[in-house]
Order: sequence, then C-alpha cells, then structure tokens
Amino acid sequence: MLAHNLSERAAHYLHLEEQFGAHNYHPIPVVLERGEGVFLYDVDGKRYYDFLSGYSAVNQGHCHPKIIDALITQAKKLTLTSRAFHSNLLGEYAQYITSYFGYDKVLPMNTGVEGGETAIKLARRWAYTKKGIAENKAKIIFAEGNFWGRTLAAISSSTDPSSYHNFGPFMPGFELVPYNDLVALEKAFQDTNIAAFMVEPIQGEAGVVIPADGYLKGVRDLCTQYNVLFIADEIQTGLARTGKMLACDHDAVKPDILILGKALSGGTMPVSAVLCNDDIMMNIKPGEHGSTYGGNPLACAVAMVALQVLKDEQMAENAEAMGQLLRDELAKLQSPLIKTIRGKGLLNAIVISHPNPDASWDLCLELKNKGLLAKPTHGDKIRFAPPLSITKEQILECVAIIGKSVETLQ
Ligand code: IF1
Repeated sequence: MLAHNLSERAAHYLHLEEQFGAHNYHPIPVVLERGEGVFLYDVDGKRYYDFLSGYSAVNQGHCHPKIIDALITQAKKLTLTSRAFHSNLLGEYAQYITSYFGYDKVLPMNTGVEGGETAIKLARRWAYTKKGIAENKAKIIFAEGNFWGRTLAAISSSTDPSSYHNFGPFMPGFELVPYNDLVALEKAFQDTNIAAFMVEPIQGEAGVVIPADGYLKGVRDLCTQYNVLFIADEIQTGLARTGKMLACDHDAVKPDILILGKALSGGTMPVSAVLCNDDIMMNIKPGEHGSTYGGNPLACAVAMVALQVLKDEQMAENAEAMGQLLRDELAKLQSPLIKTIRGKGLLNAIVISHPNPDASWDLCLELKNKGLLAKPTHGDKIRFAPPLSITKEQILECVAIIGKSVETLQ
C-alpha cells in the first residue's frame, strides 16, 4: 500500500524502492533529492525543514560547503590506502581529534555500531590484561532503553523487542540496569567481574529520555570507585547536538572511553571514532582489531573539517539558544495534543496525547504537507532535531508550522 497524494515522480521512486529494496524501514512518504543547510527538497522541488537531521548525523547542515569542499578535494587525491600502509592524513587526524577531546589516542572506525563494538572489545581486553578479571568472565552493563545499533552484540543489550526478537541467540556477558538509577548501578558494581558501563548521556531512540541532573556525575564517581570503565555513547548526543560539545559536558564528567559517529562526517559518509587513554587503548596490539575503511584518508579529511566547523560556527552555543527557544515557543502553543516537551539543546521530542494510536504518524504527515519533516519514535514521541545552524526566524517559522499542524489534528 503506497502513500496517497504523491506526485507521479515521487510515486515512481517509491515503487522502485518498494519492489527492489528490503522493507526494513517505514519511511514518511516523501522522496528527497537535494539538501542545503536546514532544508531538504523533494523530487518536485518542494522545500522542507529537516527536523531529524539524519538522526543527528547532519548537525552542520546539509551539504555544508566547507565539508563538501574537503570531501571533493581529498576524493580527487586519495580515498583509501587500507591500514596495511600509513597515510599522511591519519596521523594528522589522530593528533587533531585527540587534542580536540583530550585523550591520548583514537581508534578510527566507520559506523556508530562499529564504534560501540570497538569500545566493548577495548573494555573486555582492559578487564583481562589490567583489572585481572578471569578470561571470558568480563561483563558489560547497559541501561534499559539503550540503543547503540543493529549488530548482534548491539541487539543483545536491547530491551526493545523490535530490535532483538527472533534474532537470537545473543551475546553473553551483557547485563542491564534501569536508566537514571545510581542505586541499581552501584548494586550491579558489587560484582567484581564488571569491565564497563556503557551508556548514552541522553537516550535518543527511547524518545529523548533525559536523566536527572547529576546522574552522569554519579556514574563517573561510581565507575571510579569500583574500577569500572565509563563508556559514553555520544554518537547521537555528541558534537554540539545538546548545547555542549559533548552531552557529558553538562555534568562536567569525562568518560574513560568516548564513542563518536554520525555528525563526525557532517552527514557525508560513515565515520566513527573511539577515544581513550593509553592504559586502555594500548592493550590491543597490531593485527588484533581493525576495518577495511577505518581511518581512510577521505574520512580523516572530512572529519577534521566537520569538527572545525562546529567550533568556528559556534554550533553548540546556537543549539543551546535555539533549543531553549523551540521548547519555550512549543509550550506557548498550549496544545492539548502535546503532553510533554523535553530536550537539551537541539535534541528534543514531544510526547503526543491522543486516543488515536496513529496520531503521531498522522501529525508527521500533516507536518510534511506544511513543509517540515519529522518522524515518530516508539509510537507517541516525535523527535525535533534540526541542524544546529538553524536561526531564530526559522525556529519561529517551524513552531508556526507545528502549531497549525496540531490544530488540524485536534
Ligand atoms: C537505525 C535509532 C537513532 C545511535 C546511538 C549508536 C548508533 C546509533 C546513540 C549506531 C544509531 C540510528 C540508527 C538508525 C536510526 C537511528 C536511531 F532510531 F535507530 F535509534 F538515532 F535514535 N549509538 N542510530 O543513535 O550508529 O551504526 O547506525 O552508525 O538503525 O534505524 P550506526
């Protein structure tokens, strides 16, 4: 069943996708062909505000000129050497990013989930070689409601059946505690075989779930006290999205292992990175971990510019200010349809209150008709996460679109 009120051109592309592509997504019925800054344009030239930003991979705005220039320039020169040989850019990038975030070393990967897998392998290896946990006994703790990707290890820690059902058997050595619960975490740390606690500073997929002030500080202190590694998954919350360069910065805590992805390339190609100090990183020896594309010169060139743009254009500060404005203006709508407004910086979500279970989907269709693209997550929540370059006038225009759309639904 294809979506209604689509143009011939759009329907044509949808049919192709429907017939020849796996049905592993249920997209909003819109066919996009161009992006620029905060805007996306469909195949008929209609303009939309992008309120998803590629799940926070496009923090710098679509096709940022400086990032694209870096991509094109390097692509004409050298794209991939493999790690069988050195490249000039890997060393330059490694120095740049480790100095940017304050860690001894970086292990470059591609997708976010590869970053998570790498962080877990580093933590297990540290547990055996440094903490003295018996071989194959190391445990990693995750928070209920976590999401860190789609690999078999990632879904082994999931509490969402749509992520793990009928994909078993699962990875052993993973345990769960409630999110935002320091008492439960300390109880779990009584087990001397715990290698690490891997956690998102704000749970994105769960619907922008923000822990209590001080939670991350509590995690940091407990991990230090019990000699457990604090792994922060900042793949979605990092890189200025929540109003600070890292979401951990809100609590002024420094994780032992930092995982970055998504906007690390400004939405141009998969680039992820795992940062930590030598006492953790140097336990993996040559030939014990890697990837074909990890640390490729093209990714290094793009990532350095993507990171520099965040600072040069003060995107964290803008995310802080524009996020506050967005939440304040949404509250002024006083719509009975909007039960909750929550977020930090420009990672926000509304929770819809309506008897019709399809209300959040219908609202996203209405938003699309009025020129704003967003998508529900977990039923009644709609994530509002535009690129961090958005201006005050654009925020106000988007709130007007949201206001008109909720009125239509009411
Ligand atoms: C999908 C969700 C978001 C992530 C965090 C690691 C990864 C992700 C905090 C893995 C990826 C993406 C995956 C994509 C949709 C999107 C998503 F809805 F799935 F959960 F953003 F919230 N850590 N999130 O959010 O990074 O391997 O994808 O590069 O799988 O549908 P990846």
